[in-house]
Amino acid sequence: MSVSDRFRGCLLGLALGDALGAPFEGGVFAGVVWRAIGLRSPGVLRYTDDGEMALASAESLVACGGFDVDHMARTWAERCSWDRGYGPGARKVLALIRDGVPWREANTRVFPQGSFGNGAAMRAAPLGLFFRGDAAALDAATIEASRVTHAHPLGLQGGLLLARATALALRDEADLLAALDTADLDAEYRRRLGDARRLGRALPAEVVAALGHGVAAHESAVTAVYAAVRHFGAPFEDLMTFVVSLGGDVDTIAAMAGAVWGARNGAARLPAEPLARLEDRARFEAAAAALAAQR
Ligand code: RVK
Ligand code: MG
Ligand code: MG
Repeated sequence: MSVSDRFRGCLLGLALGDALGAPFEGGVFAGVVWRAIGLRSPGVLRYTDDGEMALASAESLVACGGFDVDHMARTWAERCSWDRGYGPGARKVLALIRDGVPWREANTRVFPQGSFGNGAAMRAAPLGLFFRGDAAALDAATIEASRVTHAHPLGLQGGLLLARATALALRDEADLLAALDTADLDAEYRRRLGDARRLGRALPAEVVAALGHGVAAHESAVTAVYAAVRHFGAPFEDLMTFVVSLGGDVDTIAAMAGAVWGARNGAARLPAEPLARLEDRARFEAAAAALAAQR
């Protein structure tokens, strides 16, 4: 399996997970709204904020030939569209940045300590791809990128966890959950990483009780990595069925899990039928190919 196939697998897995999970996120009302918006382009699998921000991250890395936090922040802010279903805090922070407020000020305007939502984690995979060979650079760039909208330590570390998991999946790390359990992480993450290693093939309700399925980064990032690792040897469809069975923030857990699964298994193992209907498939593929060519 080529590096380029894995890069494509990662970004397409993220977007496909997001799009397939979106109708299941939140309550009945949210599902109805999402289906109504989706109806505007029949047959197309529409991605949400998770896919929009991850694509923008990848395209910013490509456009700059590397990581430029101000360019990435500007790109996110300019592209943020209301009908992609952003988190309420993130939407406001991005609107402030678009209006010219420096991101270092905007990121604590809504929540004084910054957001601990999973918005930094859901878009972090492209940084894991780009910096896969350099752990220190990966950490530094991911912390800076996460801080733009998610300054809270738990929000930041969610980003770190997903970027690191992506890089580890690319190089076939044998025990990915153990490799992620490092001393620099908050106890909220370390406890869940320990639990995830012990869960084995637990029932969905047990997984949710131990790891969570919420919009907070510490209640979804480990859940997603666990789901991906559990399904590394299984079809992508099984991963999606499992994530839907967990409920909660389904699109985001599916996006994060899809990215890690795709980095490990490559695009060739993604299911052809939904992939053919994925909105902007060619753009995700082009961004992945350009990233793979750069490093
Ligand atoms: C709609 C108190 C806090 C907090 C803090 C809570 C999309 C808030 C995607 C906040 C993802 C929510 C998701 C999400 C991504 C965060 N104190 N409460 N310090 N920090 N929260 O708004 O990008 O679906 O209830 O920053 O992280 O599909 O509204 O957005 O599921 O977490 O949104 O945090 O959300 P935000 P985000
Ligand atoms: Mg979303
Ligand atoms: Mg979500």
